[in-house]
Amino acid sequence: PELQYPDRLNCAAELLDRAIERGWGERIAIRSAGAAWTYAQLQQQVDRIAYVLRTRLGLKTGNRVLLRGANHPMMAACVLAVLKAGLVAVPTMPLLRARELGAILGKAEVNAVLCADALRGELDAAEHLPAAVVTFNGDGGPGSLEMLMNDVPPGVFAPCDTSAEDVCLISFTSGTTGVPKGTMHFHRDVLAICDCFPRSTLKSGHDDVFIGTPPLAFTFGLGGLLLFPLRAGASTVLLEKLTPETLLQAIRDFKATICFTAPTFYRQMAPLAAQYDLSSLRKSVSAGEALPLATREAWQQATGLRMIDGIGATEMLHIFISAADDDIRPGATGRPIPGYQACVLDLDGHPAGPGVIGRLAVKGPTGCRYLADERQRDYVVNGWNLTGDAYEMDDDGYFFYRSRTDDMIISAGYNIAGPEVEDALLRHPAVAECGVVGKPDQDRGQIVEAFVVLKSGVEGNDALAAALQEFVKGQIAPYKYPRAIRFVPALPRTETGKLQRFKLRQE
Ligand code: 3UK
Repeated sequence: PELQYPDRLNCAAELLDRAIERGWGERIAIRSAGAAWTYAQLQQQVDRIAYVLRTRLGLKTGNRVLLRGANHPMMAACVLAVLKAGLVAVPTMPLLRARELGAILGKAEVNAVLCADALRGELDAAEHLPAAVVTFNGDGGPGSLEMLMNDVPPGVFAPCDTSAEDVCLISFTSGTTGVPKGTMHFHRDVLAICDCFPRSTLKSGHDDVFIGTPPLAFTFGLGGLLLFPLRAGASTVLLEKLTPETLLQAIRDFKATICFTAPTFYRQMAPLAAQYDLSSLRKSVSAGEALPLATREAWQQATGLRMIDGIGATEMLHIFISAADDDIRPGATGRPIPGYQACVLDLDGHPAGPGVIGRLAVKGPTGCRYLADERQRDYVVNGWNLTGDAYEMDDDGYFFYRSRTDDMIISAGYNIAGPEVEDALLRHPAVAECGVVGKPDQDRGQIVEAFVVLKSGVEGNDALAAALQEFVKGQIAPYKYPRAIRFVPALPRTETGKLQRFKLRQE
């Protein structure tokens, strides 16, 4: 792809002002439960917020603005306004607590906060809160963002003249293994992700309607539900608190064409899908964690759609290996998307050939830049980004996910990847969800332990546990079968849909 950008570049201006110049002003940019904003209306909102940030709050180029809100048109406008005003967006996940917010406020040296009124509570209890905290989507009373916007003189806000390599976004990882790490991204990175995956894989255009679950605070959602649609002149549907049922309804009602969500959502939607008219849908993208073959097949059977799996990371900003439009190899994540390179490293750190499981290394137009560089040397080695995933490549250059490198189960000398055992278990009709981890064991070092959530109405007992063990042995090498099985009501997951294996190991 052509990824040459001018040295002076403001990504928000590039997304919004260009859209107007191209004559897209009357198209719908964002829909939500009660609203539909055209590109012209979105630009106007963004410009007014940008004016408030610079003139009323007195923020200067490079200042950092923490953002807090569920997926909503106003949240989208706030993010874009921060970028257009030459400030740095620090989005935060809606469910974060005061302690986590305090850590982010301190680490990112935040100068101001834009916060949805409903999420104000935890914020007020956080340390390092700056003086400038402005709320939106509340009663619109004195001091609210809406009130401040009312006083803005009419006219267009001239975008701040930023460099293509100025930081515009600090995105925090979910920090499953400790303190969240801030990752920095440039104005050009924001455009680069729009010009890679969507063009090679989605082939998106004006007529597309994007929909899905990931929060805008998660780069999966920021890209998929805001940046990609704007770059393509398409519309996006921003909804909060979606469930598998309400997402299916929304796909039908908004005639969505491209859906972004995590594997668990597809797994839960598949058995219900037949009850909805989903004929508008042409692409279903799965990311965030491994897509089990069983889930891919269930969704395809229910909808006729071949799922697009993509691996992305906060450090890389978005997806870098994925299935392409017509090039889907079930079981594989796919191939590096045009613009990116990937390889598998062996134990010595050398590129390994096909058939070897090793550490995934990637490079491309985006890459890891930690805010405080303590982990930088672990993630970026010789210009390659090490994502912490164990992968295997086949003869044709397709990449197969095995597990997180530190989640590989080693039992009696065998390396066993939990997700492979999970995929086998998910094929059993009694199993709704499962998570497989290594449990310390005197004889074998570790044994394979499965936490299983059963479908409603099924009773977990010893006979079923034994049946599940036999079922797994019938599908994959018998040494991989779960020697321990525990029936649980639910699995611990992050706000981004990832299974928290460390919590299972602590059980
Ligand atoms: C795992 C996957 C197997 C993998 C993300 C799309 O998930 C995102 O970012 P995070 O920083 O986590 C990164 C890690 O998650 N993972 C993500 N996708 C897949 N594993 N198959 C997949 N398809 O361990 C990776 O290193 O939360 C995803 C776009 C933007 C993102 N930030």
